[in-house]
Amino acid sequence: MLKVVETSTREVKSLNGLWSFALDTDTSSSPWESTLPGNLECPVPASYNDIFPNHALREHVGKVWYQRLVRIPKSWKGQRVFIRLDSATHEGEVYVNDTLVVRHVGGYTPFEADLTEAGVQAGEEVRITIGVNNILTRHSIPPGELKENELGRTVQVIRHDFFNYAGLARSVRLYTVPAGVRVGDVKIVTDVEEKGGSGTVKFDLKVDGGDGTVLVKLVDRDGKIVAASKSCSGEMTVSNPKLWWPGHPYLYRLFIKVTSANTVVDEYNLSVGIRSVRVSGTQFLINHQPFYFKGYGRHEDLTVIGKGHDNAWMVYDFELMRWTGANSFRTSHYPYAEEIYDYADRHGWIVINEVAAVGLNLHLGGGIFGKDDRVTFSREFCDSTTQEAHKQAIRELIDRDYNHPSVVMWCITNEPGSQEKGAREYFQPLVQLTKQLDPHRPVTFTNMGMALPDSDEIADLFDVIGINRYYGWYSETGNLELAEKKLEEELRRWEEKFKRPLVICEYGADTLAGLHMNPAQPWSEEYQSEFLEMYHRVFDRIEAVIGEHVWNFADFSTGPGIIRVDGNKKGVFTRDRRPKMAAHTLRKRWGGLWEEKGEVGVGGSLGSNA
Ligand code: GCB
Repeated sequence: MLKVVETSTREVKSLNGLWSFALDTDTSSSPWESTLPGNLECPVPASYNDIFPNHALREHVGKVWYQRLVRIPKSWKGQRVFIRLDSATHEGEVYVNDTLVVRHVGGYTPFEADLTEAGVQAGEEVRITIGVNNILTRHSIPPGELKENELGRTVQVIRHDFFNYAGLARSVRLYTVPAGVRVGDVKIVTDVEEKGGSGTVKFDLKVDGGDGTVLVKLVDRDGKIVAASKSCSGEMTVSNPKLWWPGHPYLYRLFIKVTSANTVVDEYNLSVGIRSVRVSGTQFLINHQPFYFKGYGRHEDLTVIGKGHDNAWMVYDFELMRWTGANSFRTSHYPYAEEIYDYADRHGWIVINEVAAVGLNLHLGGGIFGKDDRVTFSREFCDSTTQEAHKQAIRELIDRDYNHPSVVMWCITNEPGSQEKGAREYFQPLVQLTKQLDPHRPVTFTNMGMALPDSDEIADLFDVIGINRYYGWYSETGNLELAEKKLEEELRRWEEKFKRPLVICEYGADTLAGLHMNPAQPWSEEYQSEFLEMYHRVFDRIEAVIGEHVWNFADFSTGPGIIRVDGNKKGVFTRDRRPKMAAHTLRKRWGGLWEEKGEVGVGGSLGSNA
């Protein structure tokens, strides 16, 4: 799916702002046919849950409705008009006046509808009504279940450790494309010659709506054309390219012009970062240099707006991460807003991009989700229908984010029951699909502590093994000496058996900001710092460990539970982004690491473009 851009042939109108809002329990069964009842208004983009101090609304299970009137610009006559929703969590349906124009399942990827096909005219005012359903079932990604409680009420069982925020958390826009011949899709793959003397930009263009002549130009920051082509697909060579490096990104622009009967009928453009990504032995190579991941697992999570995208908070979060010396993050546990990847491209951040497949595990301990006797990968829970939904989630993520230089790896699931019978049969086709859709990026998953090197059924399918560990927190609580021994022993077994890169994708301890203890005890800021330092000692002793992502960048909201106090407190920053002691501990480690080792990365030795 093409990213929405404005060019001489394409226009965009934001529909962000306040929309009328109602719960399905307060509307008729076809609320799109008239004005929504009541007078609630809800901002877009934002999750709706925390906007109103209303328990029933926050915990609502089912649909909510958004509605507003929209004037289609008169000047758009003769263009095709689309509506694009960057996300609707977890299922969206869009009506224009009385007509359903699109329905989409999957809460973290965009979808759109051609309004011209639905008969919408330029200059007309239309009523747009959007239904958003927050229900998770065992056939959705992420999976969940509905249960009836003892009061006869339907409640949502979620299988992940973050609040089930819902609504329209990202932008809603109208945009135009030319009615006739136009760019339908572009896919870019870049590579770098080992000595860096030349780079290649492979492109694959789809032209829709008829035949046209294309002109593709790769232009540097000074406006100089460095390569050009008149084909729809091919490979352009750039000699002495300015490479896209972590921390020192260089972006070219690819300009595409489609001409028909000697007239320019469409123009499209996108940024291109020339870089290569490869796994070799236990190393992760970017532009043929070993890369060490330093950073965080994160969440889209803010007070009031929940998973709503906000540019001020986005920049602040990036600045805080940079302040600690991080160079990368994982989009745990779902694809993030597209603005975040665009920013990462422009600023040289490295992204492990995760599919929303979290909670494919009926046996996760810690008392968070309770006991379950079923087998995860069976007819009882994740079956072939779940697997189909999972495939679709992979397709949509790769389709959306294929062209981002910042994205270096696909993570297709977080902490599945990978020691269980059926896990291999479930995941093998998914890894295969991911590699088929994108043969150029490594594929990973994050393993959880119940699936050890000898019992994990799927780790060998992946190029890089992500490992989430909590020795010293969920086990060996308060005993960092024993935790250190066990962690090292286990990581050595992974290294020995799989001989491939290990990224520690989660390690962390819940910490109450302001709680100080000497000697350090769990929940104190001192303990979180000592815990991280212990992990770092171990990582530095193990060659195959090529990255460390602390869990989590910031405290975040979860469902209620006896081990969650106002959410998960493993943040290095509080939910309002105040640093805990651990932020300084990380800054000390990560701030210095580049200079010491001369590695490629944020603040480090930057190759020929510095
Ligand atoms: C995990 C999960 C993450 C949780 C974290 C925790 O392993 O991947 O979603 O939030 O543990 O804090 O328990």
